[in-house]
Amino acid sequence: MIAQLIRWPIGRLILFVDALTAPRRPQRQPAEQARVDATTRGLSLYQFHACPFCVKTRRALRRLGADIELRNAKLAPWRDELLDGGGRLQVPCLRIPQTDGGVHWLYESDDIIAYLEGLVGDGTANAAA
Ligand SMILES: N[C@@H](CCC(=O)N[C@@H](CS)C(=O)NCC(=O)O)C(=O)O
Repeated sequence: MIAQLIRWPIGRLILFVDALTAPRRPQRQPAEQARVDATTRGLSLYQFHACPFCVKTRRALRRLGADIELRNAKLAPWRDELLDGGGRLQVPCLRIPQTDGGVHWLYESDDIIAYLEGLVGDGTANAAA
């Protein structure tokens, strides 16, 4: 209860600072953005709105110009889907469909960001002038 009372204002503060300092999306040519969209298609990020690790990951998505579906893991059906599929209720977690029909659940914000940077580039390459 006390932990929740402390967590709430900290979460709001993180969201406030995030909104004030949001990174710029790369300005890509449409063909280049279409290439990025194709590489990230099917990915989804299980996350909580005010979790600092999720905010960090969403900032990376924005910086990379990666439009990935966000799924609120506090809500059904995403909470159970994450728990059943990934094995634990920890966010952020990136759901990565595999070509063989399986699914890889990638936990850890740093690993998710590194994976996305590997797919998309660092967000600066091929940006329109
Ligand atoms: N080292 C992890 C930490 C992630 C983490 O601690 N997430 C918290 C939310 S901020 C969580 O999922 N806690 C489980 C819960 O709240 O049920 C990362 O960088 O992704």
